[in-house]
Order: sequence, then C-alpha cells, then structure tokens
Amino acid sequence: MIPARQIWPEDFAERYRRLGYWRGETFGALLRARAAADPAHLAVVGGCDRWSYADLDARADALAAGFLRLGLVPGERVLLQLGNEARFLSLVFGLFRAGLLPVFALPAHRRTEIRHLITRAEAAACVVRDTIDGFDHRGLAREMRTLCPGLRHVVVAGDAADCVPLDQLEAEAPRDLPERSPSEVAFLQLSGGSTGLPKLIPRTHDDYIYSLRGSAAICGLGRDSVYLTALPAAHNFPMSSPGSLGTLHAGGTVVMAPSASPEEAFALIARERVTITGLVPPLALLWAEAAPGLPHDLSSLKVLQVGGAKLTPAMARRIVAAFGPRLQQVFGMAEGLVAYTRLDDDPDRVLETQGRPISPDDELLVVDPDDRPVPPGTPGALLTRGPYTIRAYHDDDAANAAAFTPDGFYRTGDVVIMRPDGYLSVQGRLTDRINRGGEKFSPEEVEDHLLAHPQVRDAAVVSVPDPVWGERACAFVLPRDDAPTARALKAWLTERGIAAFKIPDRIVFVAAFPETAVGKTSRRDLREALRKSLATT
Ligand code: OOB
Repeated sequence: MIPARQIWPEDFAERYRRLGYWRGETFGALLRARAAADPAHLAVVGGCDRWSYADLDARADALAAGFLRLGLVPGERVLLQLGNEARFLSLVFGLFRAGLLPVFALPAHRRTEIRHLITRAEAAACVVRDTIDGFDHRGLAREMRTLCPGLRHVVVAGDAADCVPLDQLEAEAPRDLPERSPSEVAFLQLSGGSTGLPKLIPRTHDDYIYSLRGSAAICGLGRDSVYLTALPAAHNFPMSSPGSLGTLHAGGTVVMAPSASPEEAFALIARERVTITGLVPPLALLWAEAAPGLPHDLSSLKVLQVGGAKLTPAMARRIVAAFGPRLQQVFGMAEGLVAYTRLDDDPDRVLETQGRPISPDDELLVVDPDDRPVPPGTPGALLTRGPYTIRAYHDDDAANAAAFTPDGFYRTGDVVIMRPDGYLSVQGRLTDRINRGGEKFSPEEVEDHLLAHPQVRDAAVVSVPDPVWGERACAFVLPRDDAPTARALKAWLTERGIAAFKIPDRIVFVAAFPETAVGKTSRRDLREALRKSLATT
C-alpha cells in the first residue's frame, strides 16, 4: 500500500507553525475537547437523529473501535458513500480517531467513479448507505468486492443483507487508541478533475483544521451557529468552508438536509433556526425563486453562501433581492485555497467578486502562459501556495508534474483578475473541464465512453453557457452509417456506470467536424470550433 503523504518543505512548515496556523491539533482531539466543554449541546441533527457533542464523541469512539476490530489497520483507506445524514459525521470522526483515511465519494458516483476511487486509494473497506434516492449502493459496493480484490469489507448503513451492518460497528466498546499525529494525512478528498477521473487530495489534520478555524472566523461562527448541509456532505465546500466541520470546530450545530429542495430545506431552516448554509449557483437561484411563494420563516438565516461555480453579478442581485443582504461568495477548491467575500464588505465586492483568501500567507500569482505575472487588473492564470494548499496529489506523478510549479505553487486552472483591493474576479478556466453548476468533470472522460459505442465514429464534448447551470455539456457525435438515437446514447452512458451529472444535456449529430478544425490535432481546438459552430446556429 502506498502511504498517503503531504509534505511541505521544512522552512514552510516551520513558518506555518510559528505563525500559529498549524497548532498541532487533530480531529480526534478537537471533538474530544468540544465534547468535554459542552457535552449536552446539540452537535448534529439528521433525520430522526439529534446528537449532542457527548453523543457524537461516544459514537466516534465506538466506530473507531469497530473498524479496528474488523482488522483494518491505521493508514488504510475507507471509501464513504452516504447521504446527508448524522452518521456521516460520526463515521468521519470515528475513522479519523482510528487513523483510517476516509475517501469522500459523492452519492452521484457510479460504478466507473467508485471503482476508480477504490483502486487509486487502495481502499480496504467501503461504507455505503443501502439505497439513496432509489439507487442501490449496497449492490454497487458488492460488485466492487469482486472487481477490486483489495476491498476486504463492505459496511452498510441500513439494510446490510450479507454485508457488515454499520450498527455492528457502532455497538463496539470503545478502546484506548493512540493519538494521531497532526501532520499526518487525515483523509483523501477528490479533485474536480481536469483530465480523466478525480485525483486524490491528501489533506492533513494541521492544514485542514487551520482552514476550518479561518473559515469559521470569517463567517462569524460560534456556539449558536446552525449550519445546514444542503449540498452533498462529502464535498469540500459544505464540509469545510466553513461547512459541517467548521461548525463543529466552532461548537455550533450541524443540520443535515437529506434534500436541497426549497420545500424541504426551508422547513428545516425554520424548524432548526438555521443561521448559515452554502449552495451552488443553480440551487441558490432555485431557492430565490421559491422563497416568496413559500410560507416558511427564514429570518434566522444570517449568511447565504454561494460558491463552487461562477455567480454572475446579475444572479447575485436576484439572490440578494430574495434573501436580503446576507449573500457571501465563496471561491474555493478541494486542493486548498478558499476565498470569501467578508460579511461587512460593501455591496460592490459582494456582488462583483469572489472574495479574498482566508490567510495572509496564501500566496497568489496571476500569470501569463509563461508563468510571468500579468499587470494588475489583467486576466491571467491563478497559481497559489499556502498553509492549507496541497503540494502534491496522492500517487500521481504525471498529474503532479502538470499541476504544480517547481517551487510548489498549485496551478488552479482558473483564469482570474486580481483587483487592487486584493479581491478576485473569476473569469473562466484554462482547461476544458466542465463545471455544471458546481459539479465538475472532464470532457475526455465522457468522450471515451461515447467512443466505446459501436455506432460512434468520433465524439467531442464541449461546455455551452447556460443561464441557470452556468455551463452544460453538449456532445457532438459523428455517427457510423446507422446512427444511434440521442436517447440510446444517453442510456449507453448510464449503463457505463457514470454519474448522471456527466451525461450531456444535449447530443448533436454531425456529418463532419467543422472545416476550421480539420487537420487540427488538439481536442481543445476541435472543441472550441464546435462550441463556436453552436453559437452561430
Ligand atoms: C469547490 O471545490 P472543487 O474542488 O469542487 O472545485 C474547484 C473549482 C475551482 O478551481 C473553480 O474552477 C471552481 O471550482 N469554482 C468557482 C467558484 N468556486 C469554485 N468558479 C467560479 N466562482 C466560484 N465561486 O468548488 C469549492 C471548494 C471549497 C469552497 C467552495 C468551492
């Protein structure tokens, strides 16, 4: 097994410690301290579960013992695929305490993604909810047992059938466990994927806890804060910006929303007096449209965060019109860097920018294609390094060579303008990665699946602008003699076992690719020409 590591050069690590960013705290100790200080305070609400800090702490202890009893050893990886439920948090802390590394799959992931993640992470176990929204995750996990020989245990929340019931692990008596090291990797998060399937992002206790502390302070979180997890709990934004973990860090309450529909989420906001939540732009627009027509009292909501994809000023105005001046823009990435507009920023910054970074020690460079800084106010590629931005992906030399400069800056792939006041305005991206309302994937991946279809001669997947989603995917398909139907191709992609958000919204059959692209070898140029052809039709 390849150990998961994240290494900053010693002089940087020393500086981050000296400046008090890395305080030598672990997740296990963090929860223990909160539970000791405020045992009866409500930590998590999810479905029928209402757990105090003492409950969450005890459940994490039992789970840590339960996983070790299964025979897992510290350092091993455990894939999680759960809905938004209280158990997500007891599992995460249980794994942290046992020194096992969660790998954060999304509920939308299917066979292709899950197999890739288990294989790349060398996961020894997975924990899944039996079914989510009618999809049988237990069945998928069982299939993985035969496909991935290293996967020794399938643990199921709910109806476990022949798998290990999560209840069994929760019933384990706690045992004394060695404290983990704060500089070790706590978990593997997923990248938004520039090419191919998601890369694995090793984050340490020290670096991630710093980002939680910084985020919680920027968002004004404290004991009385109530955070609603409306986006998938495993995503980095609702987990840490400040998200569920930032809220627990601040001693507040996390409410897990099983659905982000306005009806259900608004009812939870009203019932639990939610003070803050984070949404992607299409969801924020949906909420803004629904709010006037629904009776719920949303007055407790002090901060409405929007991030994950670009929020245009016009969209931002619509959200402010519906929810009042409590909008906060968040621009971040699972690799590290997170920028926020501040709660006391003037409307210009809140509507027009994607904020400024958490840390004074976040180094940001805006550069031209030769990595030379561009003049202020000019768009350029954003490079960053800092106390909570990774220096390497897990076990991926080729990706690391492409994604990091020799002096350790992460190439975000985002094109930004840095304003004189230090605030960022996101302009677009360097790569062809598609961002469909915050859900990212690479066109290559979908093209490969299309090309595997016997009636497809060639295919190119491009992003097209969309007023709600920001971007949607359109597939241009050059069929063989007997062209398939669009419906058949979409069904094919579903059968290939990929997340539904990757299935192109539109499929256009063409007899030839555009003249301008003929002879061009780069897929990027071809996609660009096709995108243009769509704009002129
Ligand atoms: C968040 O994380 P990821 O890893 O799913 O995606 C990161 C990418 C960024 O590189 C950028 O391309 C895009 O998502 N993005 C935005 C954005 N926020 C993220 N693009 C434009 N405007 C924004 N506000 O998406 C994420 C992680 C932590 C906090 C917030 C978002």
